[in-house]
Amino acid sequence: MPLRCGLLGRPQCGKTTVFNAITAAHASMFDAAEAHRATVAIPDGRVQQLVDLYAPAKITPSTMDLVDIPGLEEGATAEGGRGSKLLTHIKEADMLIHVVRCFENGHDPIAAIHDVELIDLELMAADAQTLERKIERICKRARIGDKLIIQESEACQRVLDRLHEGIPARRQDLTDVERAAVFECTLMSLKPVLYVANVSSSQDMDSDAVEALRAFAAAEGSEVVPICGRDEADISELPKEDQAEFLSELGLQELSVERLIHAAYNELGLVDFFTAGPTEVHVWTCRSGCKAPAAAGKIHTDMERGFIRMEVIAYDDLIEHGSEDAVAKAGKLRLEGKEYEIRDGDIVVIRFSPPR
Ligand SMILES: Nc1nc2c(ncn2[C@@H]2O[C@H](COP(=O)(O)OP(=O)(O)OP(=O)(O)O)[C@@H](O)[C@H]2O)c(=O)[nH]1
Ligand SMILES: [Mg+2]
Repeated sequence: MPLRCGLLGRPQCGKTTVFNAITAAHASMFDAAEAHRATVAIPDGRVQQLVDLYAPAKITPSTMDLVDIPGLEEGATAEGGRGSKLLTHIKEADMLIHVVRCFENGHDPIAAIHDVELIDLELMAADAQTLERKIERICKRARIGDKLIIQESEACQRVLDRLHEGIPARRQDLTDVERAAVFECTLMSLKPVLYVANVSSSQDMDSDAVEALRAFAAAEGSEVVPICGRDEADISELPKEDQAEFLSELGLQELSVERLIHAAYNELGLVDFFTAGPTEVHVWTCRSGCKAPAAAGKIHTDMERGFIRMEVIAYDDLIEHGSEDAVAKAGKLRLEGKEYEIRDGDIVVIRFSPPR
């Protein structure tokens, strides 16, 4: 399952522009009613090195699904409104990429934090409705005196009270009990957020608005990635060989898609591992700390159920020694068991007995 990210933000903050910059998908900026979708291959320089070594028939990178959600206006989340359709896109996302206008648009002053708070209010209003419905639903059983249900209902109520105070769920420091109680509600204000500061030029990457946003984001442990949306969207339309020159002219080293994905991986605690051979080099993604059988399960459920052990080569060791055989001779090929936690860059072979 690829990483699903939803781009959201206020109307005209540059979501579609950023979407185009990241995906080079040329989505129309004038069609504000529908969401655009694209699947982006996650750039990883290590893949090319593996391809050079194994000359595989097929390459499968990790991918990210990106949805450009049309601008959320105030009151959009009121039931039945256009917003409720938009909110389904948000509910489905593993992470929200919140685009914030940090460029002058000729009429409204830049108000980064204010803009973010307005969107949060919409998310919280929808979350509050969801929680109220849940509390109402379980209330009957709570009245009978079911202790666990009473505890669950009280936990939901505490989260709801804090939403009413204006604190998004992701800033509430939820206890395990509260987290479990609201789990099935897929609260939107609980989703991890990555902020994109959409700036006009590379000189503005540390502007007052960006700095204010950084401080705001730091308070909830989120990151801010400044992007020159419009310039990058233009560059992404150029042939690959011309892009570097234009990027450096603008004072940029690389297209921001790499920085963005890096930040998303960091925030979600994701790592990549590889299977590699002459038939295929395949990149797999899992949470850091993921145990070997669960990681094997990403490849095939049989591999998880029938897991015996994992042969592991670290990417750096493979590059240093130049081949699997050389790595083995150097004693760097490891046999790992069920308790092994996958590390970023592991190249693995799964030994398993197919369950009957
Ligand atoms: N100066 C400047 N203008 C930008 C930048 N990014 C977007 N714009 C302009 O802002 C306007 C809105 O951009 P869009 O990408 O359509 O914004 P949006 O958030 O998708 O808008 P809605 O979908 O209608 O909510 C366009 O006129 C863009 O050219 C930027 O980085 N700098
Ligand atoms: Mg748009």
